[in-house]
Amino acid sequence: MEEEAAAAWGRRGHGRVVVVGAGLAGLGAARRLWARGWRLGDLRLLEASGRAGGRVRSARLGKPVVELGAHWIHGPSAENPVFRLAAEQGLLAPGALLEESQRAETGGHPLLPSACFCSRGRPVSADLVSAMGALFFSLLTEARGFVASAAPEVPAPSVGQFLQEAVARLAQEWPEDEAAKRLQLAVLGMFLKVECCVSGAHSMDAVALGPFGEYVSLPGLDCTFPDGYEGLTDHLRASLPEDIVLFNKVVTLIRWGGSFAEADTGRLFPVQVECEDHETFLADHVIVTVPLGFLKEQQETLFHPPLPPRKVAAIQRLGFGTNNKIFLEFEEPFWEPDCQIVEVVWEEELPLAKPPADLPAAWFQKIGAFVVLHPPERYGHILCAFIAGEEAEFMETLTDTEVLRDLTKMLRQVTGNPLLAPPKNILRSKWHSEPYTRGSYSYVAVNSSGDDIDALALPLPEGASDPKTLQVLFAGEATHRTFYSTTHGALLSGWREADRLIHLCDGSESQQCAPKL
Ligand code: 6YU
Repeated sequence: MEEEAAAAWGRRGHGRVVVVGAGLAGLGAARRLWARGWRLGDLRLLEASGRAGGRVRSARLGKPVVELGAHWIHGPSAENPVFRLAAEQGLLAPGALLEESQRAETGGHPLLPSACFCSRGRPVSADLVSAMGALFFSLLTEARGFVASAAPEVPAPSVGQFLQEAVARLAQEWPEDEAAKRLQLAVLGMFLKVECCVSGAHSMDAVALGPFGEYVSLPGLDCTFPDGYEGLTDHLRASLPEDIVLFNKVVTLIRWGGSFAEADTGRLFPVQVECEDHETFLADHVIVTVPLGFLKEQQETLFHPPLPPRKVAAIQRLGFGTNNKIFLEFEEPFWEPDCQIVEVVWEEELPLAKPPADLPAAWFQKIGAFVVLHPPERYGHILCAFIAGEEAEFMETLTDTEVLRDLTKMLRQVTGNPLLAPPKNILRSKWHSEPYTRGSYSYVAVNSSGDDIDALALPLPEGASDPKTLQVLFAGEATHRTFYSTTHGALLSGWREADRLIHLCDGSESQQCAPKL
C-alpha cells in the first residue's frame, strides 16, 4: 500500500487532504494549501459546528463586540503571524501598529492602572498591590529560569509549589504585624488566581515547573481587535472558496493505514474520514486540528487503528483546563475612569491555599480580577471577569440570574457599597460544556513536558519510510511547543503541517504545484 500511495501521489503532484476543524490551525492549514495549488477535489475542511473560528469567538453585548474566546494578540510584533495578518487586513487600532507598541517588553504581564478591593469592603493600597505584584512576577521569572535545568535541580514539581515555598521563606522576613502579613499574602493569592487564568489551569500546582519557561512571550503590548477577533478568522474563511469548507460535519472516525477505493475512479486512498451523518471522505492525508480537550475525551474512538501509545500518553499527560469569561455591563461605573483592572482580594482565605471547596457558596472567590473593557466610548461600562478551573466549570452549571445574583453580592461586599446597582446585562462563556472543545487551552501539566507536545505533533504512521505516505498529521495550539495556548501558536501549527505537505510537493517533479505565494 505504501508504494501504491506514493505512486498515486506522484502522478497527481500532491495528495488529497482533509482538514478537520475550522479554528485558526485548520483555516491556516487549508488557506496555505489553497495558496499552493490544492483545489476542490483535493482539499476539504470539515467543521463540526455551524461556524468558523473555533476558540476565536466574538459576540455582541448590546452594541459593543466582546470576545468569548481569545481576547488579545499576545506579543503583537513582527514575529507574530496573527499580528502581521491582522495588521495587513486593517483589523487593528492605529496605536497597536506603532513601533514603540511593538517593541514593548512586558513578559506577558503588561502593567495597567488598577483598583484593588478586598473582602472587608475597603480598597487595598496601590503601593502594596504594586509591591506584591513585583514580587510575584519576579518569582514567576525565576520559575521560568528552570527550563534549562536537569530534573534533580528543579526545586519543586509544580509552579504552584515553587511559589508557595518561596513566599513562605520570604514571609518570615516580613514585619511581625499578623494582619499586615495576612493582607500581603492575600494580595499574592489574588495574583496566583489570575495566573491560573493565564495558564488555563485549576491550580498552579498542576502546572509543571521544569518546562514552564519553554513558553515564549513575544515583544509587544498585547492588543485587541476593535471590531472583534473573528474579523481575522472571517478573513481566512472568506479567502477559501465556499465549497471547500463544510459546516456541521462532525468527524466521528478516522480510519488510517487502510486501502479505500473511490467508487467512480477506483483510486485507492489510505485514509477514510467518517462523519456523524455517515458521509465519508477519502484522503491521502488528514490534518487533525481538534482541541486537546476533545482528543482527551474522544481519541479512543476517533482513530482506527488506535493512536500509538506514545501519542496516547502525551494526550493524557498534557493539561487542558478551563478559563471562562463573564461580561457584566453596568449603567454607571463604580471604578475610576483611568482604571483598566479591578482586582479582588479575599483576606479570610488561608495564605496562598486552595480557595474554599464549597462551590455553590464561594465559586466567585476564584475570580482574581475583572478587566475593564477600554475605551468607554466604544464599550460603555463593561467588566470582564476571568475565572479558571473547577469554579469556572461550576459557574457553567448556573443560570445567568444566579451568576448575576452572586456577582452583585460579591461586588457589593468588596466595594463596601450595599446599594451598588446590579449589572444590567450579562454574557459568559461555557468552554467546558462546548462538546467540540471541552475546556479552554492547554498547559504543560506536572509529569508532562515539551516532549509530549512534540509527540502530539508527530505525524503518523511513525517512522514512515516515504514522507508522502504520512497519513494523519496533527495541528492546533496544543501542538506548538513554545506558543501553546495562543492564537499565533494555533496558526503557526496549521502552517507547519500544510508546509509539511507542500515540501513533499516541492520535492516531487510534478508541475501541478503552484509557485510560492
Ligand atoms: C490568544 C488570548 N485567550 C481565552 C479563552 C479561550 C482561549 N486563547 P480551535 O478550538 O479554535 O479549533 C478547532 C476546531 O475543531 C473547532 O472549530 C471545533 O469545533 C472543531 N472540531 C472539534 N471536534 C471536531 C470534530 N470531531 N469534527 C470536526 N470539527 C471538530 N489566545 O492568543 N490570546 O487572549 C487568548 C483565550 C476563554 C477559550 C483563549 C487565547 C487561546 C486561543 O483561542 C486558542 O489557542 C486558539 O484559538 C486555538 O485554535 P485551534 O485552531 O488550535 O483550535 C508560561 C506559560 C503560560 C502559557 N499561557 C500563556 C498564554 C495565555 C493564553 N491566553 C489566553 C488568554 C485569553 C484570554
